[in-house]
Amino acid sequence: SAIRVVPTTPFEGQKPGTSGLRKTVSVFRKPHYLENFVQAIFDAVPGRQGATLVLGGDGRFHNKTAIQTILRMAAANGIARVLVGRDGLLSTPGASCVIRARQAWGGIILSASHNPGGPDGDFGIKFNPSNGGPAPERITDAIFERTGTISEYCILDTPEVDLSTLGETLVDDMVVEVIDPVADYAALMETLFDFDAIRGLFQGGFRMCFDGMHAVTGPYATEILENRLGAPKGTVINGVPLDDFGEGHPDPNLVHAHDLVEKLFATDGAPDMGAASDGDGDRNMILGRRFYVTPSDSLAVLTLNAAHAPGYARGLAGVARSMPTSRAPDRVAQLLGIDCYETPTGWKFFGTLLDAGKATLCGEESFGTGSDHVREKDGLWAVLFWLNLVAATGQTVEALVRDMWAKVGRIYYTRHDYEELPSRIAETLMDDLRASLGGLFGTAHGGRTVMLADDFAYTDPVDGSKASKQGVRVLFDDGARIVYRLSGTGTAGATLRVYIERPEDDPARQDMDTQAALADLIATADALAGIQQRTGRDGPTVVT
Ligand code: VG1
Ligand code: CO
Repeated sequence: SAIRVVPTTPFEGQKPGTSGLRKTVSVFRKPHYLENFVQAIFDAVPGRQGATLVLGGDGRFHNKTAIQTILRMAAANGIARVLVGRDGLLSTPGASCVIRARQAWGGIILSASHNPGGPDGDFGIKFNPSNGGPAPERITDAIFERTGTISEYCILDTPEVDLSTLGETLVDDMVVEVIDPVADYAALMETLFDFDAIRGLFQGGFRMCFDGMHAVTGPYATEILENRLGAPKGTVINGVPLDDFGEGHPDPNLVHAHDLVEKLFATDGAPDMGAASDGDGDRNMILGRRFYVTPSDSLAVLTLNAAHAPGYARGLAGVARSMPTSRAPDRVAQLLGIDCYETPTGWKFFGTLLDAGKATLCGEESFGTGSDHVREKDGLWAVLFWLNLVAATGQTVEALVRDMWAKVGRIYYTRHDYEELPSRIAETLMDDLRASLGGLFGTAHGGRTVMLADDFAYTDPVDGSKASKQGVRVLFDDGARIVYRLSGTGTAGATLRVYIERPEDDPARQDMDTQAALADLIATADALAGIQQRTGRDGPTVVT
């Protein structure tokens, strides 16, 4: 059918944040809103003619509608083949895997990750180029720039494509191939981990609970854990993706994954291990029996024990963590004699290190862990890695963490989020904090002296690209640290994140409650930025 060229005008604010463009569903339903952004991708990224595109999302409300629109636009823009997950589903790491396995030009992933879904929830879109990773800033900047000048987009008037059955159909002369969203991904996992050993673990009565949080990981976890690894039916809970995530908040942490937390912290009959993933399947939370593993510690434990997993037995080139992540991975890296890189928040900053073979494992404090097997963080991968370690060492989750603490010390760590603050208050707070940095060096706070106070700036060691204003960090003489930054993924007001940590090397003092162990530093964090006084809040909205 004939290509229709639709006149349009730019929308303000189509700027991708930490991970793609995220707005409320109501914004994405505005006429031309999605179309403008998709056309900007096609215009800004060279090479689409005759190329293969991967397409899928986390199944949230508006996913299916958006996919039909993007298929019509892809055909009108000269894409030759689209690989789309059955029912429009692809997890973020699943999409990364398919982009790489099928050597696609890139992928469009529809997700607002851990943000709530449904008609009143959030929606999002991101572009991953051919390495399978989040677009680096030079690409997101080019896309954003294009959204500011766009005057038309191209689309076809073709009927809806049936996405429920595997196989190929045509949209005009573009091939749409509906693929099993799990197949390539599950095959990759079998090459990385010792599936026989994990199967043996389950046969021996090991019990785990995986909470899919009604989001995209359900089908992946059911296939891999229950079907391929023989975990008992029912190991996966909330495993069917719903377009409103069961009205939940698909964020795997102690606050939102309450079904799972209740089971793992039960006095009687708690399973040996618990895990959860987020809306688009790239985050993970790991729990032992009545034991919570901080994401920073999780990265440190995986790094320390990587050689037990077949995919990493060759050793690690290096490890990378985002700046606000605790320094536990640095300590393990030092013990192992490998490099540890510190990058700004957001998985896009790990891409060059992974591509260049400088880092093998990466992680963020925000429940993100991954490796060079794909170019996104990967929730289920982390769960399988932990299962592999438990199977290979015969140790419990808790024992693996304690063993790491015994070797490199414990770092008490917490993140306090102040959500939906008026943007002006949050921005003024950060501006004033930045302005105060010059005078902070050498000052004393609650018995600690400031050794460094700056606004984190980063120069990529591989391609030299620069990023500035990535978060205010204050380091103290005892190794304690406070970091402040504003979230780049929210859709309402501003979210202030405060990251607080201190090392504890004395084994006799490694068993305290985290909030108690950090109480004085939490007070310092408030005093330095005037959080309570400026926001009028008594405390954070979410503590992780
Ligand atoms: C948050 C996390 C960050 C993560 C990002 C995307 O960003 O802090 O570590 O990479 O979400 O994760 P921010 O800017 O809100 O702090 V996901 O699972 O939402 O794609
Ligand atoms: Co996510």
